[in-house]
Amino acid sequence: MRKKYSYQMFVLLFAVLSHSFVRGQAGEKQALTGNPQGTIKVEGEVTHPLQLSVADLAKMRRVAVKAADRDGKEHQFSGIPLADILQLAGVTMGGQLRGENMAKYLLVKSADGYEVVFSLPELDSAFTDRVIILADQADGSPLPANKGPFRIVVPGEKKPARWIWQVTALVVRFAKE
Ligand SMILES: Nc1nc2c(c(=O)[nH]1)N[C@H]1C(S)=C(S)[C@@H](COP(=O)(O)O)O[C@H]1N2
Ligand SMILES: [Mo]
Repeated sequence: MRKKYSYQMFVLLFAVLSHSFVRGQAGEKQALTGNPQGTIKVEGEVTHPLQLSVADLAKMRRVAVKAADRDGKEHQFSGIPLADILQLAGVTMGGQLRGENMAKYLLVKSADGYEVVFSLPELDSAFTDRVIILADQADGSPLPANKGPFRIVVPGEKKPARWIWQVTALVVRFAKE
């Protein structure tokens, strides 16, 4: 009787421990693959490479844009225009965006290895009224951890495939041959 009881306790203890072990592993993987600190590098064809912290980004100009998520409904996203971040890093925007600089592009990298590209004119207000942002809020709340702290939002795009989440780096490259 006593022996049977301790066997059941052992099975129960094993079940509880292995469950929390598996959960712990999953949590660790999320922490390793995500970008919880939210630090973003700006590098490549820039005159001032940057490593922007959440505090640095909080000091920058904020804008709000309306855009339809994959659910098809419009939401209000807010954050920092990508153009302002590129200006700060000394990328050839505005009056300098002509000639051979027209062959430069922005590669955006994320914690899970997904990457997307924008041409510089897509990000420049001299070329377009569409404002592509590095968003940190949706409908007034911070983005959920699995989509944040920063996600690109592209208003007016029919598919959200370039709405890259857990952004880690903005890299400007030259495509000219
Ligand atoms: N980091 C990262 N961002 C990503 C993706 C991804 O795999 N990794 N998938 C993209 C694609 S293909 C789509 S359709 C949307 C889906 O966003 P949702 O899950 O919020 O609807 O996220 C985009 N952003
Ligand atoms: Mo997608």
